[in-house]
This record gives sequence, C-alpha cells and structure tokens, in this order.
Amino acid sequence: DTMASEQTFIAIKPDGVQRGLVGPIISRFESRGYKLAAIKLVTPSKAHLEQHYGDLKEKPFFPGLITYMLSGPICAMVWEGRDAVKTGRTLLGATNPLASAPGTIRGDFAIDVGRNVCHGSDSVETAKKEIALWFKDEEVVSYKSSQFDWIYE
Ligand code: DGT
Ligand code: DGI
Repeated sequence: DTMASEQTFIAIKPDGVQRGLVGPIISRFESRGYKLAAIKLVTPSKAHLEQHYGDLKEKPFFPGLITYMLSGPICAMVWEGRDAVKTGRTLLGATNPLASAPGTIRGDFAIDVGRNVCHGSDSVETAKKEIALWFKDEEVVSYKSSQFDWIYE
C-alpha cells in the first residue's frame, strides 16, 4: 500500500530527552497507528545541525537554536504511514508551543519556542532530505506491522 508508506523524520530534541518525554512522544505516534521505521539516540556535530537547519541560518535565533540542539542527545526517528508528514506535524503542534492546542505534543509538554521538545519534517521533500541526512539507508527498516490490517481498510 503506497498510501501507507510515506515517511517523516521526527526528532526529540535535547530538552525532550532530558525531560523524560521519549516514551510519551513515541507513544503518541504508536497509538495513532504509525509504524516506527528507524530510531537512534545521537549527539550530532555542529556542522550536521547547521545543515539540518540550513534554511534558518539568517535568522537571529539561529546561533541559540544550534547551541540548544547541541546541548544533549537527540532521539532521531523515522515514522511511516498514510500522510505521515502532515499528520506528524499535527501531532507535534505549532512551532510556538503557546499557539499549540492541548492534545498536541507541544501543547501538552512545552511553553517556549526555543524549548519546543520535538522536530518534524514540514514536507515530503524535506522529509526525504532529513531522513538521508540523519540515517544511513540500512538503518531505515522495512517490515510489515502485524497491526496493518487493523489500522488501514
Ligand atoms: P509558525 O508555525 O512558525 O507560523 O508559528 P505559530 O503560528 O505557531 O506562532 P505565532 O504565529 O504565534 O508566532 C510566529 C513566530 O514567532 C513563531 O514561529 C515563533 C515566534 N515567536 C512567537 N512567540 C515567541 C516568543 O515568545 N519568543 C520567541 N523567541 N519567538 C516567538
Ligand atoms: O519546523 P518547526 O520546528 O516547527 O519550525 P521551524 O523550522 O520554522 O523552526 C525550527 C526551530 O527553530 C523551531 O522548532 C524552534 C526554532 N524557532 C523558530 N522560530 C523561532 C525559533 N526559536 C526562537 N527562539 N524564536 C523564533 O522565532
């Protein structure tokens, strides 16, 4: 089912890892019905993060964003399923946590835009680039979830 094979890159930022939110964030994606395709705890280099946030390098908050992202381990993941990119963003909530609805990850767990606990790809094209940046091909696993037929018609 190609409709169920869209992949998105989701990262739990250093604050999310330190605050013990790895489990709760993973649970939201699992219980929604998405399939985990890759996961690792990483401490990326400054160059790696500058590449990841390349589009934001002219922003005034860019240096602070890089310092924050270098402040501890990050849980990097690939989640797969129908409309995974857009629905992944919906599960995360708005960039600014104060604008995020309760029930979203940021709306339930964050206050400050500079400590917004998670990242999700903003388009299918970006997702492909981010997955390639954070994971080797062989780290992204292909398997059939035993729940598949209970989640998709
Ligand atoms: P988005 O998703 O980037 O369009 O932002 P929204 O719609 O979640 O948030 P909005 O429209 O209230 O604010 C626009 C941007 O302004 C937001 O992405 C980040 C920034 N911003 C908002 N509130 C704060 C704040 O209290 N501190 C800082 N540093 N930036 C803020
Ligand atoms: O994809 P998002 O993380 O929702 O948002 P983005 O790609 O526009 O920005 C990436 C990160 O940069 C975001 O998660 C938090 C940070 N950021 C964005 N806008 C602001 C910001 N940080 C500060 N301090 N101020 C901002 O206005």
